[in-house]
Amino acid sequence: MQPKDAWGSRWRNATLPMAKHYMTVAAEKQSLVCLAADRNTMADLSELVQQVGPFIAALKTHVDLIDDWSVESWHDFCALANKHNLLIFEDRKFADIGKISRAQMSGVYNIRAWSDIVTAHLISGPDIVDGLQAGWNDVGRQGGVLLLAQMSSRGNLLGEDYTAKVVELGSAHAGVLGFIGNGSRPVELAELRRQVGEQKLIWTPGVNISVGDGEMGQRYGDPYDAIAAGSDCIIVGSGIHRANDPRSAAQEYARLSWKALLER
Ligand code: 5BU
Repeated sequence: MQPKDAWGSRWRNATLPMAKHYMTVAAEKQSLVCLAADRNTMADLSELVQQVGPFIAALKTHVDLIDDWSVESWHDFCALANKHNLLIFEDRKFADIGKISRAQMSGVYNIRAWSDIVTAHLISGPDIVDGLQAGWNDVGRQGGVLLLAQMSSRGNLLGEDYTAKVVELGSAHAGVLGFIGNGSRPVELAELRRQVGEQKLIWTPGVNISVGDGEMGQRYGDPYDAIAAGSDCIIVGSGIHRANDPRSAAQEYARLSWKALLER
């Protein structure tokens, strides 16, 4: 199916190239799944991506939690992700002032050189988005920033007023791909979509076929409900990588997410 037919008004209203890139990959793979690849060794990570690569549209990393990280092994890993046509999303949750965020895109991990998407808090003000975009620009690449408008964890401090402010400032910024919305509460997600309108994407962690409380304050909502409420991408970690059979779990999340998009 053509992305414009699957995505409708979201496709027509998107302005950032990275948004259309994501929607194209998702339509090709019939999957709105971003795998949260929270594994601690390079071998485990690569094995996981080899298993589920065909059923996911994006790969979310935490580059700083890998025990045996090296420049070479990461380079190979990114090549594997690219072979599977996956967007690479570093969930770095940048929060500093613009110029430091720009500098943090380089350093040991050199996030600007391989990430397509990064997350940021807007707590320091909108210049952080310029800083991150400058980071990609410094190496001749393009990317998109996802701003944390909500979080999935219990007791987080991103209250309604804060969310509204993030949406207001983020919507006006061309470098913003979209917002992180809370997948564990479809009602909150629907309200977020109402505020965001059609132009920006909403990506959603806190999603699992087994809804309820997770480890250490994580909360889970249903993947179908998240998309139906207006999310454009479900971020799934343990639901896939802790499953007995990650491949068939990924397939099932993909099926549900695609069905929800078409029914939406
Ligand atoms: P899980 O295993 O599906 O619970 O993993 C969720 C992932 O999403 C994990 O990598 C978190 O860092 C990430 N996450 C989240 O859970 N909640 C949030 O609000 C944000 C990110 Br932002």
